[in-house]
Amino acid sequence: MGNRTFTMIKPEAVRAGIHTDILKMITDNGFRIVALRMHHLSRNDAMRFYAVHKEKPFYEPLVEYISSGPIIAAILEAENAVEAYRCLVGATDPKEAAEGTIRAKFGINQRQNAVHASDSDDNARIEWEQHFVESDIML
Ligand code: FUP
Repeated sequence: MGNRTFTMIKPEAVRAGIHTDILKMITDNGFRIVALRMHHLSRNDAMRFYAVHKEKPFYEPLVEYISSGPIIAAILEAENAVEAYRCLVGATDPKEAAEGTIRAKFGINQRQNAVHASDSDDNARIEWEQHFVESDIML
């Protein structure tokens, strides 16, 4: 299992100014940030990022939301990173997320759920390559 995963702090959390609290929670839980970037996804970037969901009813509002303001993209390093980070992030719906998880603490609803967390090593790489070039990433 890989030791890196990808996360994105979503626009609502950045707008609310809680991205620093989220980054601290991530590092306090043993993840090392090896790449970090705040930027605003275009509609096309957002469509590409969520392409796996394009048949879902929530795709269009999700694309609209994720391109509504700056996000923070990061690559995180830890042992068994994908699984460990999804555990810290919690369930998609903040109402169902376990206590002490990022989404339980900072999420608002199923769409505005504070952060994205990659679901496999392969997807993590595919996703971070949409935000970073190799030289942005710490060795
Ligand atoms: P997760 O892996 O927990 O982020 O969840 P999914 O891959 O199932 O969903 C991807 C994103 O789609 C979620 F972060 C938010 C959005 N979503 C909705 O907007 N509505 C839904 O009903 C389910 C997911």
